[in-house]
Amino acid sequence: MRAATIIPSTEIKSSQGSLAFVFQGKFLLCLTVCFSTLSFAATDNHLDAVCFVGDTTEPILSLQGDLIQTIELNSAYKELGATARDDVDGDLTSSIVVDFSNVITSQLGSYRVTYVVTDLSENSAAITREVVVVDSPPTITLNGDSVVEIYQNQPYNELGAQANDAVDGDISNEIVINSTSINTAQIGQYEVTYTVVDSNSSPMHLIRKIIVLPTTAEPPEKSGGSIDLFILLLAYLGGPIRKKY
Ligand SMILES: [Ca+2]
Ligand SMILES: [Ca+2]
Repeated sequence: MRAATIIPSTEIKSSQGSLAFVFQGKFLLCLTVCFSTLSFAATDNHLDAVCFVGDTTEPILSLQGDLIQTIELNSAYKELGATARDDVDGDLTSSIVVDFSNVITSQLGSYRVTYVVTDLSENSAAITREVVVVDSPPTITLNGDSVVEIYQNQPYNELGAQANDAVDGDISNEIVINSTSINTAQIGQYEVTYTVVDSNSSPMHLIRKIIVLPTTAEPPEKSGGSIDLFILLLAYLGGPIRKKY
C-alpha cells in the first residue's frame, strides 16, 4: 500500500484502494484513526506521519440457486454457483473455491458444498449449500381420459397408463391396475386405481373415474371436463339441464 499524495490532514484514496491518512506535525491525531501500517519521517522542523488503513473487510458471498439443492439419486451433480464481491477488490466471483467433494450422488443423504473466497488482503469469507440426494416417487400418466363414461351393460375397456421414475426409468410394466369395483350392470360412478412402486419402495397411486350411464342418457363424452360431468350427472338424475350440441 502507498499514499497517492501527501496532503496535510487530508484523507486520500490510494491507487490500490486503501485509505491513507497523511498528517504533518499531527502524529498523535494520526494514531487515533489508523490501525494498519504506519510510517513517518522527520525533517528539520517537523514530523510527517503517514498511516494506511488496510482492507479488513471480507468479501460478500452470495449463492446462486436454492440454499437447499435437491437432486435425484444417481443423477449428475450440477453446481449452481455463487458470486463474490469485495469492497476493495470488486468482483471476486472467479476466485471462489467450490468444494463439492463430499457429495455422493449414489447414496441417499444430505451433504454440504462449501464456497470460499479470499480478497487481496487475505480476508476470507465462506458459505455453504446443502445438497440432498433423494429418490422421488415415480409418476403415472393415464392413457386416455381421467374420467370415462360408458353405457350400462357395455364393457369397460382398460386403456392403461405409463409410469416413469427418475432413477428406474420406464416402469410402466410394473403398474398394478385394479378395476374390480366396476359393475357396468349398475348405473353409478366407479374408480380404477393404478399403483406403481419404484426400486426404492416409493409408491405412486392414480385414479380414473368410470361413470356408468343409463342407456337413455346422451352419448358418453370422450373427454370429460368437470362441467360436462356435472351436466351428465344431472341428466342421469333426471334434472332439468340437458346438454346441447
Ligand atoms: Ca475486502
Ligand atoms: Ca424413484
